Amino acid sequence: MNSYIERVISDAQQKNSNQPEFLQALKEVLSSLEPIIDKDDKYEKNSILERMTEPERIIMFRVPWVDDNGKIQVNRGYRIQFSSLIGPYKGGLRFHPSVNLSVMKFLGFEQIFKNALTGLPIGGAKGGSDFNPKGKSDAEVMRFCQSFMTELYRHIGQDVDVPAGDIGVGGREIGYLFGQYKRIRNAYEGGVLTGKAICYGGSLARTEATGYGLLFYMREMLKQHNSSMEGKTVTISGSGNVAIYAAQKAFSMGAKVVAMSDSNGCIYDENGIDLDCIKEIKEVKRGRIKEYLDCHPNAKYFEKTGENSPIWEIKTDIALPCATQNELQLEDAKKLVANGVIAVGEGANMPTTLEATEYFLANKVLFAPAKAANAGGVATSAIEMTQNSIRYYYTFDEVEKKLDRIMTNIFHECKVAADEAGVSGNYVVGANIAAFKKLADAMIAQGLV
Ligand code: NDP
Ligand code: 2IT
Repeated sequence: MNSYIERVISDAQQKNSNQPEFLQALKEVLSSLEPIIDKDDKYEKNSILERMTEPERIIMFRVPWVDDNGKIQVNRGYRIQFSSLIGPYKGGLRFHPSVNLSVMKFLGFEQIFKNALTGLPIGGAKGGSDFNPKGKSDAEVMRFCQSFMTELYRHIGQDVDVPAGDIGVGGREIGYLFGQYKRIRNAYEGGVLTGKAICYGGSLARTEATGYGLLFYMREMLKQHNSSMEGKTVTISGSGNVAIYAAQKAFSMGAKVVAMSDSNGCIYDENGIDLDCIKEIKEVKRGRIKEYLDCHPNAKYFEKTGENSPIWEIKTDIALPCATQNELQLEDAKKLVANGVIAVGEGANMPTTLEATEYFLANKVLFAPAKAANAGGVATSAIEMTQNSIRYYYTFDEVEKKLDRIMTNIFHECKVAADEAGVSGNYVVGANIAAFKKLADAMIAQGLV
């Protein structure tokens, strides 16, 4: 490997030895930059990699709140303001017990590259808390969100840092966070958060955007290789925001989604998943995917017993991991390849381990990397910010068309960068190089930042 890249990875390993997810994301990106770093010494001369791998600012704070029994609870809040090179810090908030500094930093790091790929003026950030919304009452979630924002408000703003949703943070949470921000600021700063409900400044199609965007990217990638979604069998892990709308668009492109999952297990319905039933369970009742059997007794349920999800054992043409990081590991990749998978598209952030990704690429499976393939969510967030700035609304159709154009462009940028690097068809390398070039140019142009 290039000695400059090697040195930066090794220094990062020493400095962040207790942050495995962050190091994993960093290694994946840096090790793919060789074709461009080798060619031009301006990157090393300007210490671009050292600067790009160190967040501009990390904020960690206490979030005290009172549960329904009157007991005081304390969680930890985070906001990683990773890069403001090309716009205000931008990225989601995750509420999940697995949240820690390493997870936040990996997500913030990925977000810089993803946001650069959208071509829109947004920097990169991530935040969240180890708060677990599962099983909490609406009142508890509201009190938590109000306390979280009582600290976060001083660090954000529509031209400073614009959070949005991610795992465990959807329309309900964004509403409570926005209400508290507005009270504290005594101003209607519509663009301070995205993923808002339509009735107070949200964008049509933001809810659908990440899943739809993933399918637009898949469509372009398959077209490039003389294939399409039409008639394909699809399995999708997760059953949250990204998974549900990925499934919806897959069906509308003529594919058949036969399996979906949650953290407890997966359902298989050979007739095709009934999405209305999934939406009722997940969006309305906040229930478990197993309840699908209540309305479809002929479907099958496989409980997750070990570390690996049973969903990857199901034969499929196309696999879309849309739940969480490292959910698709080498042994899962081997099963998918043995069962004839032709394409994998990452709806979640870093769902595929490095070894599994390499296995797919070595076996000529088309692979759509997260930072490109799931960029439709944040791109539509930027379109929401635009609407808030101009105090106007676009129709669903207008937003969807813009999203489609952005995702199509992203695919073609990844393709061109992969071709130029001499690794045609490797969109992992393509995405990393295309994003890196934009960020490095901005960093050089702005002097020592
Ligand atoms: P949701 O909270 O709506 O849904 C998350 C889904 O993933 C649920 O089905 C959940 O199951 C499952 N899941 C979460 N954690 C785990 C885990 N540790 N093991 C197994 N399953 C798990 O989140 P989103 O759909 O918004 O996010 C899904 C992924 O997509 C994340 O990686 C996120 O970072 C990424 N993403 C989201 C975007 C967005 O706009 N929302 C944009 C781009 C990427 P359970 O209910 O059992 O916890
Ligand atoms: O990972 C992601 O890109 C998101 N969770 C969406 C971020 C956003 O600002 O819309």
